[in-house]
Amino acid sequence: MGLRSHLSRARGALSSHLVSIRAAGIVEERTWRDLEDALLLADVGAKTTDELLSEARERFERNDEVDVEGLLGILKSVLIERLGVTDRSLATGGEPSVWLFVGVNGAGKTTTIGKVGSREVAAGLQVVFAAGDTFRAAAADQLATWADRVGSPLVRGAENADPSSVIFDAVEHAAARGADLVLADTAGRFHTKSNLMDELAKVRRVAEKGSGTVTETLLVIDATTGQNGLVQARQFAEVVEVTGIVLTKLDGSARGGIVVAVQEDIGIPVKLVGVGEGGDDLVEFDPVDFVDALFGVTAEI
Ligand SMILES: Nc1nc2c(ncn2[C@@H]2O[C@H](COP(=O)(O)OP(=O)(O)OP(=O)(O)O)[C@@H](O)[C@H]2O)c(=O)[nH]1
Ligand SMILES: [Mg+2]
Repeated sequence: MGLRSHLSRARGALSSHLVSIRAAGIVEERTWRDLEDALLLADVGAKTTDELLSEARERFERNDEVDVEGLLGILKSVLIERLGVTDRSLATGGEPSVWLFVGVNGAGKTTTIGKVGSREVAAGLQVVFAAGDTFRAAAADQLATWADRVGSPLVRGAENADPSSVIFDAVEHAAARGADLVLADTAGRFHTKSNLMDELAKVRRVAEKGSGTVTETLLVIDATTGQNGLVQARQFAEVVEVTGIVLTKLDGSARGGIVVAVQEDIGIPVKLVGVGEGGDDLVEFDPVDFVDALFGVTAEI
């Protein structure tokens, strides 16, 4: 299923404003103010909103015949260019490949691993789940439920076991049975923040001590935490080399512009979007689909 059908809620903040902007038909000074409000309310962020609008204004003024629809078309192109054309696929190539999932607690790491596992198994890969969140026993149980559902093995340790050793064991287990991919969960909290960050850096190193290669480190961010969530997320990006962002719970946010803010702020592409709690509720991020969904097309309003 495409992104658009999942974003009915996420475009709320923007498209409700666009209704009155579109209704005016012509572009006046007020249109620019309304667009600014709309982008800010959609959580695009102040700096990016400014930059997007001044670029759109420059292009708009070069062509003195465009109406509101023309202007919105220009703004969409500016936004799509800004989100960029980059490879958003998840890299493999290790024997096995290891994908690490990091992020603050509650962001949706474990659920995302379940969804990704289900997708990759369906695509024909042999997957091993690694319960690297040893901070609480329930975390491994939660992952075990996903592993059962997907029909793949789970490697887990005792509560408070060294997360690195659990992930190392999972890599060895995968290598021994010729599995392609280890999906490694990590804790979103630890006794202190510096412990957490040290632990993640160590997990990253130890995951490659054996035959595995970490080909993706995915930072999981909850879209509903808005601009605040970004501050915390940035701290993870400072200790581990993040290769992609998974933005979860976009189904529960009316502020889809957060996707733009996240990518701008962390400077790393959004690769996947979570749109629900089920195994299939994961979508590859596509800027064109996303921007179309965000602005709504006239026929859908
Ligand atoms: N609606 C919605 N809920 C989600 C999505 N992703 C995760 N959730 C829910 O968010 C809650 C937290 O998800 P988890 O996967 O447990 O988060 P976590 O990052 O592993 O949390 P910790 O293990 O505590 O660090 C759960 O209730 C999930 O079902 C999503 O895309 N949409
Ligand atoms: Mg978890």
